[in-house]
Amino acid sequence: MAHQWRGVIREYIDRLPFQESDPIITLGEGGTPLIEAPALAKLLDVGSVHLKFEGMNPTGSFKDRGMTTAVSKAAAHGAQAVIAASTGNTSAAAAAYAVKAGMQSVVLVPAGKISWGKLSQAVAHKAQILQVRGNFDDCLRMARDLSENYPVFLVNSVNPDRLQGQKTASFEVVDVLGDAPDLHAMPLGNAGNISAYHLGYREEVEVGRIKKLPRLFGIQAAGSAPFIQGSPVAKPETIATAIRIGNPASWDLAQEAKRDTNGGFGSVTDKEILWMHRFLSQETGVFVEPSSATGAAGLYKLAKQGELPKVDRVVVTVTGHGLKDPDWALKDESGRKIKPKKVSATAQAVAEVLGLERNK
Ligand code: AN7
Repeated sequence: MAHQWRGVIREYIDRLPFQESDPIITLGEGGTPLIEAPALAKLLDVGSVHLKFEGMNPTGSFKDRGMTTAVSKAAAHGAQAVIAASTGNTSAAAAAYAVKAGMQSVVLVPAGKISWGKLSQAVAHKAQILQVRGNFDDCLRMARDLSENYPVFLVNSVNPDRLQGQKTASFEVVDVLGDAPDLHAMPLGNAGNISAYHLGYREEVEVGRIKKLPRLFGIQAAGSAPFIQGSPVAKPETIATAIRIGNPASWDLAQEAKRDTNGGFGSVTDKEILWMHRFLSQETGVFVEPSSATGAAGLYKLAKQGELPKVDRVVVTVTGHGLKDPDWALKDESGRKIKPKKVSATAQAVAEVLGLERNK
């Protein structure tokens, strides 16, 4: 009989702080494809590139990996309600896993700054959604305060249970490649993900499944790049709303990930993000949300500047699905709306528009 992937807790239970007898709240997250992308390898002039397509998770982003562990621990503590601050994806995941657990969810999002795909998920899963007049950093400060003083359980990545789940992405890369890549890049926002990959790869070294750590690269949006500036950004701005974060919570862990792996931080403009967003769709067949193109965009920028380390095998995590924020695909390079042509309902009309000649 075909075996169904059982979600990251059951698949990696010997590597996680769980036992089979614990409550396990899962939607079957993880086990996402690692897709070879020769077009991107050519662009970067490296041996190979694989895209870790995290948009294939149940709610469409990598957040599900950490949400299964955080909400399962919340259930073990008897929590009735979870709370999360979010730029969108965390709220979608928290809302969905809370439903699975039979809990309430409360999400704090920056007013008007999350994509409608993500907002619709939180609404669909009956989260109590509050649009805060402020940015993500304000939302996180409030969520922490509320969880300390009221009966709501915090499921942001400052909760260490989140990183436990998210580290399984490293395990999956090693499972498929049989080794660590030389370099692994991803978008960098609140810095939970890069910290979790670092944790996962370190554990792979400890258990002897890999010999050395991949160089971890975190890429930010230029208008929202505290790791490049070296200090928090008071008013972060970028079209990549998922990573519109000025005061990353896992600051020290991300610095440690960079130092320990001889990695790096980079930043790219919104224009560079959208260029790579289109490239991934058109040349690799992988449709991601704009924020998720940031890792690849950062590597391309380094390559153009001659600053990409000489490496053979590269993995790039693309963190969220294109359908989360699809409006960007419907604009051309100069921002004009793309409207597919209308034709009469005949094959001949289509052939004429396409300039096709009838078969002889
Ligand atoms: C698609 O949902 O912070 O560096 O509240 O949605 O671990 O924060 C999302 C972040 C990258 C950055 N790509 O990851 C939230 C939130 C996507 C994201 C990131 C996010 P971190």
